[in-house]
Amino acid sequence: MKFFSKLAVALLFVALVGMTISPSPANAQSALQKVMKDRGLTEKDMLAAAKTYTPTGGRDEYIVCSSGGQSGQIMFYGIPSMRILKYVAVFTPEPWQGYGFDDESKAVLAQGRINGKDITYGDTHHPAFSETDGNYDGKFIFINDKANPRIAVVDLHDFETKQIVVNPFFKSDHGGCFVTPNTEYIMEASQYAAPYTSDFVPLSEFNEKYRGGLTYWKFNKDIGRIEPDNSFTFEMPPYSQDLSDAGKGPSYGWGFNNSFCTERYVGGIEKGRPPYEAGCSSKDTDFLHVTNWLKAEELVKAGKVKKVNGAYLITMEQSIKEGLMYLIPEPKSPHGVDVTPDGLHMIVAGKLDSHAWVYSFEKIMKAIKDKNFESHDPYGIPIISLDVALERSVNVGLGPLHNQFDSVDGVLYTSIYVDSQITKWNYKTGKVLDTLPIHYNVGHLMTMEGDTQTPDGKYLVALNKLSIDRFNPVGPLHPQNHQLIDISGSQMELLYDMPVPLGEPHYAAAIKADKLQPAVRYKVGWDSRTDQKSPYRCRAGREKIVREDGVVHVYGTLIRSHITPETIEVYEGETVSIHLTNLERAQDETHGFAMYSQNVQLSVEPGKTVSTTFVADKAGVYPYYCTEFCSALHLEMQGYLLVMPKGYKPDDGPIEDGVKYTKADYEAQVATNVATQDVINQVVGFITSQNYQDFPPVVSLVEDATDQLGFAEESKGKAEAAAAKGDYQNAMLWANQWWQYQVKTADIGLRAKTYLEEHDSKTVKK
Ligand code: CUK
Ligand code: CUA
Repeated sequence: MKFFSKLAVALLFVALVGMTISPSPANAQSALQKVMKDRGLTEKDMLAAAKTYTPTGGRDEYIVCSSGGQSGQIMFYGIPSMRILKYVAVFTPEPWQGYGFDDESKAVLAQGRINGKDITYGDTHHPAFSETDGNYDGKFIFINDKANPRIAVVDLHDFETKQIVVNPFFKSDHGGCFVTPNTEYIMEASQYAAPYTSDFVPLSEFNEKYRGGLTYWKFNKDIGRIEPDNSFTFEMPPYSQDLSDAGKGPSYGWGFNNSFCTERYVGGIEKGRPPYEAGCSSKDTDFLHVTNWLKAEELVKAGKVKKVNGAYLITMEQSIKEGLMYLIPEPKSPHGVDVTPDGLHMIVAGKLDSHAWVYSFEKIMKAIKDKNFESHDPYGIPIISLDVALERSVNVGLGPLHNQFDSVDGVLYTSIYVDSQITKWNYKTGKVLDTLPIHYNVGHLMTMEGDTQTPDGKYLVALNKLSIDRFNPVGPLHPQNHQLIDISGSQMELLYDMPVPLGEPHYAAAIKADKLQPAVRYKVGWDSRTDQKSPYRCRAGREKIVREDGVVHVYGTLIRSHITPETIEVYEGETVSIHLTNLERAQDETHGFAMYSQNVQLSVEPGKTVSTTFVADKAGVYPYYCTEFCSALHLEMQGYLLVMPKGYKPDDGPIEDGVKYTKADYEAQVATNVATQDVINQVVGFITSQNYQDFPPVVSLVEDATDQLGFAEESKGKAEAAAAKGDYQNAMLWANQWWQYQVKTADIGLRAKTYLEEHDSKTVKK
């Protein structure tokens, strides 16, 4: 112990003095050439590397939110570095974040139950950033679950999932999430037609009883939650409504959906019928659906829309009568519709065609005004003829899927699935400007803020379905491949391949990084899932174990490096509810909490309060500990849940310490502490001699160090009091705790000092 203390003090001194080794610039050029030669890199490679490489501490210009496909999560990464920053748990339990393990997040997942059943995954497809005036505002992200028609709200204040809503009518969705220009509504269209009821309906009644649809979920920006009571759904024919996009600028108030299988074909291979893929692609065209949500909202507000399944449903009959819904032929089996940044055109690409079709919003509106319809579909919905609505169609390559816009007016990029390429073209002139082969079959593609009213261009990411031979093999299940492409010049340039080790990401959206201002800590005692003070919050020194309503409530705290309480005693069969508040104020001082065999794993970020509730059904000893390496004494951040057999009398006798301490031990420890304090004083002297107030991260480190020094001071008092009574056992133990706090202080101080040195702080005169 004594030796270790001395060594630690010596190490602190070395760290304080510091050493710098300068590289020799003379050799830099030849070293670079050697690396290029050894690794077989061309000058083009070096240029691509220079465009993406981000040195340590560097930040990215854009942050991408990508769907995580079948993982039920979403993923954030930076551009141009392509460094993955975080997977955020949405529909799927995820232990690192404690999601689906603590009571608070279990309540969020429970909102997503269907017919009373827990659904512990999602098939996420289309993330959408919240918008203000048609531009991303950096406040929220929404994501859909295609398999179980649900929408989730993630708050970008802390990147946590706050709400899950289940569609009251659909049995799948695909056309979500797409937001209206001020996030008034989040669009969610169904995909596979199904009855609106949850009972059995035979396929022979497909045309009469199966339905598609489009829900406009009302979003309340002030509270950051969807309002199911103010949301409404358009009943639609049993076509497979696919993706959505909201009108903007001149087309504000309207929504657009492409569709496939307007043949309403019902398969049945086992009965000798040709498969769905044959019957769903026999017609030459499908339908673009056009809906007027602004007018629908007025009808809802005026009380003219009836509720079905507890939610507003605008029947097809009502849509036809009120002029809320129209159809327009579109290319065969299309995939997606994209409204141009100026809101004047809608672009639809047909997977089984090689053309992208450009529709004119003005022409669509004129046809509606003139009641110029070529016919009506079998459900009576007016059809606007293609000749009337189409501006032009452009041959962009075989299997065009999705579109995304450039900052240059009229220019967009289309993903070409079959040809595995990106086509750059101009929808205003109809000219193809450039093509770039990619590896391999591309699905969506994404430019920077590319679906807003003011796209940034700059970079494009191809979200490739397959990676095949691009990466080191990791078994038959391959990662997907996101390819970064420089689109700042006239020709597209491929820069980088990023394997995506998660489910299949369908769509992604990139926001300017500086629009995101997430918190570094919560207000102390915060329930992050309800965004309110937790009723179970606990302050330092107020920790307690109480029995209320047959539940043992443990009100505990976490701070470097101990869990209070360190022993929890309950009886077999009791329900235990442990509530933990992280008292840290310091950035990134998260503590975890895992317990043997109870399926308990919590993540408690600074300020947060989380709870876990379980039945202690078996007598025994259950160690618990912190799962984040939070300090040098992290391994000692531990405790025991003791589940006593019924009727057992707790033994409150003294616990025999493994080591006995003498007065000499105590005095030696005090000497170490005094030496350590010298080191701390020197670091403090250095920091306060600098303009550290100009560096907010250092200011918060100093705040944290001051906290720790305060705790050291408390322990010092306890050590001295015990020594005064001649109790050297406790004097030594408290002196050691005093030293633990000093070590934490010194650690933080050194981090502050390093930061100042790296950021060229200046000496200031006092
Ligand atoms: S989808 Cu998967 S590539 Cu769900 Cu938008 Cu097109
Ligand atoms: Cu807290 Cu480790």
